[in-house]
Amino acid sequence: MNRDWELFLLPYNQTVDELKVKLRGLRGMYLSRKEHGPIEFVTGRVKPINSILMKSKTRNISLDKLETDMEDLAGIRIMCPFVEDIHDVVAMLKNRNDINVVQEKDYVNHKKDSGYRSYHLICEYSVQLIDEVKVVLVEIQIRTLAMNFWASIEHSLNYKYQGEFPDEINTRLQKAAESAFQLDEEMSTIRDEIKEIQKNFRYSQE
Ligand code: 0O2
Ligand code: 0O2
Repeated sequence: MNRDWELFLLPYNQTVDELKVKLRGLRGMYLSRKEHGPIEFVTGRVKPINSILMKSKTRNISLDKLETDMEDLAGIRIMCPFVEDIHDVVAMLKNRNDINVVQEKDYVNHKKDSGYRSYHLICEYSVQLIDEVKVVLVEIQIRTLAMNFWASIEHSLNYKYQGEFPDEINTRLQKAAESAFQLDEEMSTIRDEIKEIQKNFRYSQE
């Protein structure tokens, strides 16, 4: 199949760029309200062509069904300070009128076998092209800093081991995932104090 990838991925690039600006902007809005900000930072990417081709093979997704069947061609990641913030961010996203949540995956309370935790929203987003509006799917992953730390390390190890981790690495990754989870729980217990300190610090900067 001969595909013009640049043209095909253009609406996805536009979507990622727009959502990054919008969601990063929210961070500043929380700060200006002197409220605790549930968003620490936002990243995004369009899936590289080689990853699209690999996933289409392993998941048996036909190349002419990519738009509907590969939900993460456009990906946004939102990192939150605390686990509780994840739920606030999810509620805030569901309330927006520029995205329509079509599927939720709660890997925060239901971790994956690998140890992975994160909250995923599959959303529809309308992107204005030159002479049409196109609705594209975008996957928004919401996670704490600790969850992100674990996932980034595990992801880079995956490149090395191609998903076939030696038993010892697997055990260590499971342990590390548990430690990251405990760290999140521990931080939650002192969340109110940290929030108060952050607030006072911001006031004292004025
Ligand atoms: P990795 O995962 O390290 O191999 P700018 O807008 O200029 O500040 P830029 O260059 O567009 O920044 O990059 P940004 O917004 O920081 O995001 C790129 C990052 O997206 C990636 O870095 C990953 O951290 C993240 N990312 C990777 N895969 C996914 C995914 O599946 N879903 C989501 N939502 N985010 C992902 P790297 O170094 O390219 O990739
Ligand atoms: P990338 O771009 O390399 O990150 P499903 O059909 O719903 O069961 P699917 O479509 O893989 O499966 O969805 P799922 O399981 O929700 O995962 C989607 C994305 O979540 C992955 O994208 C990863 O970004 C992230 N993810 C899921 N499981 C893990 C994990 O065990 N470790 C890490 N580090 N990330 C994970 P991709 O396609 O892998 O691509």
